[in-house]
Amino acid sequence: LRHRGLVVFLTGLSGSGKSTIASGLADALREAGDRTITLLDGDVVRRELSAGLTFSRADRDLNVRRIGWVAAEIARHRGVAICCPIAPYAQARATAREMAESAGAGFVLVHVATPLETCEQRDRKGLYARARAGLLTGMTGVDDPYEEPTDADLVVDTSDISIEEAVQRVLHLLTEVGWV
Ligand code: GGZ
Repeated sequence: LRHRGLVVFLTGLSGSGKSTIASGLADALREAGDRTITLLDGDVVRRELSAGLTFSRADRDLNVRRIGWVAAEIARHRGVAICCPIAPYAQARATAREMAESAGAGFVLVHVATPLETCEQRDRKGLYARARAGLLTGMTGVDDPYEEPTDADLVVDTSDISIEEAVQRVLHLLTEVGWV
């Protein structure tokens, strides 16, 4: 397994801690050794790969599909791709898994299941407040759906455990299964 590519896909609400876990995981894996790690950060993806896309279902699905495709290509060449879109729809997540597996790579789905209440308390970008005030429509968890994964390989909740602990749990899973 250590010779195959791998996609680590983190899904969860805005403010759940996905990006911070993803970047901690990327650092830890780079330190651990010999594999090439690519972090497909959400902000960068929306700016570069998915510029111009909205938050409609069709555009979210397209965004997640693009991320899944790039991640699968990285993994096809034996790299490790870490991605962390909200990816609210089960079907789009399943497509990302299929693309990785068709590329001969592994796929690990991590559900960052921090409750909406905690994400909303954090509200680093003020998006939840704007959504509650009716100034922003289609905010995931407020007036737009998030389909809870039923096929997660790991569930972490950052209202319960620290970011460091969450990173450790992902690393532990990857080591246990033999991916790293
Ligand atoms: C959800 C939104 C929205 C709406 C802007 N709904 O916390 P953030 O700010 O940095 O992360 C969120 C990001 C979500 O983009 P993704 O590409 O991950 O979404 S998806 O997988 O559904 O395509 C949030 C910000 O964009 N944002 N408007 N309406 N999040």
